[in-house]
Amino acid sequence: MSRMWQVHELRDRYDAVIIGGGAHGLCCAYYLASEHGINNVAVLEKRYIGSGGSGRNTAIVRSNYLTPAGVRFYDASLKLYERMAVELDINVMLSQRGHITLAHNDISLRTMRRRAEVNRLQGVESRLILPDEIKQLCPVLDVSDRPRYPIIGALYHPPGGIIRHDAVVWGYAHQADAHGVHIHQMTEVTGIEVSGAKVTGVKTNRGQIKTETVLNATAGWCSTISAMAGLRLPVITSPLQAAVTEPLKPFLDVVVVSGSLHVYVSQSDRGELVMGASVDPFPSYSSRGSLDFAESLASHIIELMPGLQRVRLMRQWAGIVDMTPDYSPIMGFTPVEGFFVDVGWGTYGFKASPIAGKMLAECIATKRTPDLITPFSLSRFNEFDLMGEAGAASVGH
Ligand code: PYC
Repeated sequence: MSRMWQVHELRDRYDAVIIGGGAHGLCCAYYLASEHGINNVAVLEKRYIGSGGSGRNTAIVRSNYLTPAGVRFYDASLKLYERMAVELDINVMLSQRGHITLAHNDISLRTMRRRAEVNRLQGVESRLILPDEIKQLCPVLDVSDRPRYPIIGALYHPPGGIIRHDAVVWGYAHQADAHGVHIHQMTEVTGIEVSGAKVTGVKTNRGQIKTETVLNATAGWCSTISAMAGLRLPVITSPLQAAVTEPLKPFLDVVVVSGSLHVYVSQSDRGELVMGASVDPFPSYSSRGSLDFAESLASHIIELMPGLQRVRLMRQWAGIVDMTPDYSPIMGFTPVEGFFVDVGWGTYGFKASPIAGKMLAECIATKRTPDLITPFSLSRFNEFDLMGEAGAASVGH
């Protein structure tokens, strides 16, 4: 049986080095090699591929954002997800089962209405729905006036859904490898060499690499890696926890989100409820679960779906997320020549992997910022041209 990707000796020179072996970094490597003919590429991962945010998220895909630029960007990502199984020749188990974001008060209903309008103007299917239709889509939700936060409406986004996140990582790794990319696991970056404001190399626990091009595609460690190149990022790093229940018979075939109650839940093909909440209330690099999280998550889920009272939690974990002040990522060039970033992905990075990787590959290969990612450049923080997406994040932060 052939391996999905090979093990290689570290070369002493690569045309591009990508730091971070998650879906973003692997996808960028794949497009560099397959679309731009840049094959002498290394992806460096300090643990195993997909061990960071790519393997710890709740696998939700959607494009119902708030800003026109955000909607266009995430919609392009969803379109790549739609053809991913064919492009990468792997079953990524995409299930576009629909995504509903509940509104519990007039203010959130107004934001939903605005999102629905912006989405439709960008050609993305989204509309406001009322409790009768919500009940039809998701019979387990309590749409009565009993709950402390009654459900008064929702934003319904039919193309949203879930996907098998590990398969996305494996698919990109396999195809990147098939195009000549070297994937180096257990390879930790310990320094970045910069001379005259230009990148010249990368130091790792396995030796030195000479290169003029480095992409920081890390989540949780983006400030640490950028600092190695002398670059300070406007990012705060915090844990984001998630949990799964014991497996249940299939009953939930939409993704349900409540921003006010800080929860999102879907049912995996194994029957488990996959659930998450907002980021932990203090910055940290810890990936431990907490009892506070489990208690508040459970009480909020039961508030929405009282029938789940006896369901048992099976497992909980955390990922580390890097949040920018405007809840949008940072992609593209930096003041250090040859040092590119694909960072600041907060709680929305996984769903953007295909388009972020593709756009960063184009940016690196052509030395031009593609139009789709121009609004997400680092320079926006100097130009006061922020991309406020807080209203479209799944949960409050
Ligand atoms: O942005 O859809 C989202 C999301 C789900 C879980 C965390 N973020």
